[in-house]
Amino acid sequence: MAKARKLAAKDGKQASKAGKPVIYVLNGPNLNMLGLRQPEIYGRDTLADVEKLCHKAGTRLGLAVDFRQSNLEGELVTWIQQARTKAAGIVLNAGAYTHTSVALLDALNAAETPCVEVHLSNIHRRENFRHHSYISLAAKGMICGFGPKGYVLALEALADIV
Ligand code: DHK
Repeated sequence: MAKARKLAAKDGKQASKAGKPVIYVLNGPNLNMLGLRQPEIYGRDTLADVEKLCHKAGTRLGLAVDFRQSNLEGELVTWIQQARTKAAGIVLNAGAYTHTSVALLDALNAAETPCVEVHLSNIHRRENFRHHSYISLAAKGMICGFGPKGYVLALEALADIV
């Protein structure tokens, strides 16, 4: 059994559903606007398209994907806290909170649940303020610049860990 699920079992976690490890795929502010929002940067796929892609990848990888989006920092903090007992892993695109939120970083450190950070765009080719990520300080790794495929790559990475 992988370390994350051992820890979960020790905590009395319900980190699996029908025998499949649960992965929270969490999306932060403005990601509900995908498809409409600056398509030259974020592409034409909607968040519903990204969700479909994640469920398809989850089925292939034997993972139960729980896909969510919020524009509220506190709601994202609450979901990350819940992941401690409800999920075996987290895929997180925190949107602009990536660059500002010590609260999300603290929540990830407290969650003790492996996290892969994702960005649709290559944040290192963009404005300087996007080059720093609080999330990276807690994440196992980060994938950026590959559009929605980044979510699939993140799920593949987690499938090897959980
Ligand atoms: C999404 C956002 O909303 C931005 O604030 C980040 C990220 C980049 C993305 O590329 O998915 O800077």
